[in-house]
Amino acid sequence: MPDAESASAGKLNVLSEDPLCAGVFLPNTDVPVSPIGGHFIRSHFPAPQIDSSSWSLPISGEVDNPIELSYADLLAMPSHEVTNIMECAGNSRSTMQPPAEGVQWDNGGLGAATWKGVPVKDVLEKAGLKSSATDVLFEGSDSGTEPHSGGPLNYAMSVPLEKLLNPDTILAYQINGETLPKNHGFPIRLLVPGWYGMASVKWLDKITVLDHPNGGFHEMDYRIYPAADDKNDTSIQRVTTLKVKSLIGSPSRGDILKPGPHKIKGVAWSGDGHITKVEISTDDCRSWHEAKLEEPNGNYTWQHFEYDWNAVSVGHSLLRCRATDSAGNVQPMLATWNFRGYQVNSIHSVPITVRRD
Ligand SMILES: Nc1nc2c(c(=O)[nH]1)N[C@H]1C(S)=C(S)[C@@H](COP(=O)(O)O)O[C@H]1N2
Ligand SMILES: [Mo]
Repeated sequence: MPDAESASAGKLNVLSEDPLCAGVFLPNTDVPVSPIGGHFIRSHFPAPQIDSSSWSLPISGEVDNPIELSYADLLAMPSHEVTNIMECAGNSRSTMQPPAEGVQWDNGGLGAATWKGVPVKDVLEKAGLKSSATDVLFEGSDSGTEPHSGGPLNYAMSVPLEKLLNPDTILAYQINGETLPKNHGFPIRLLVPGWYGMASVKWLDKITVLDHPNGGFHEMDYRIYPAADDKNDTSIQRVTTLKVKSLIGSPSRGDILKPGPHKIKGVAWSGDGHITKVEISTDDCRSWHEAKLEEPNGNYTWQHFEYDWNAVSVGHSLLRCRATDSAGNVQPMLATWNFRGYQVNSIHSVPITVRRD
């Protein structure tokens, strides 16, 4: 089923139709990977219609041997699979106070999938990197105007070479064993595992090896400015690695439960290692209890957790989850405010009511 159709069939929560931005419903995270049509979609511009038989990908810039690869050339190269959680840098933005600019995602701007493609590294090796190469610019064929862009432009982002030399960074042509659907970047997209979604450029049109970061519109847009009075931190940071985070999938906000045993289930992930602990609080943070946690499956995807809760008291409760990763990062009660509402990883709280009937 094409994504736009499954979005309208209610598998996704549609925030905007064209360009399509649609999030998952959190109870649907109780799966190893999101089914096709059930992975979030975030497009800045209308999705281009591309004919893979006439499409080709030029690789030029700081290379010894500029090349142009067809779709068939890429499919014929040795392939590699990566199971990855992708999260939009603006996910959970609507929980930020005061409100931040951008698509008002609740918590659904994420999905997990197994992607298949060709390591970017192999393609760069074919073209032969010059010693001056430091970054690579990936341009999509989609275009349009952004607030403050001052005119139309293509979606584009450069990624440092170091991240691209990791064989898990791939030019993907399949998701969960199927040809990439249009809304996920057909025919070929970049996949940068462990980073927020913005770097995984869809509808690739052109690759240019550079001797500096490109610093184009989208790259400059996905940045965090330090607080003006923070004398220790004056650096403007690019949004890159996923912050440690967890979300409760069920129960859902507003659910009415009967007194007695319930399972609190959800997912946790980090771009900085795997999750070592998820704790649950059902009493407004007075006490925290460790949940059962799934072992990591590879380096990049979510881990499910589950906690047996006995709801004895009638009334409302705030259910919360808090994850810790193997680098020792713990989710904060409130994420650091930034005006674009990026990388919000505040502790998720889900209000529910316990009622006899
Ligand atoms: N060409 C292109 N690539 C893009 C985008 C886009 O608008 N155009 N959106 C980016 C953003 S912000 C995210 S979060 C991911 C979303 O990927 P998905 O729609 O496959 O879930 O794609 C990224 N790649
Ligand atoms: Mo995003």
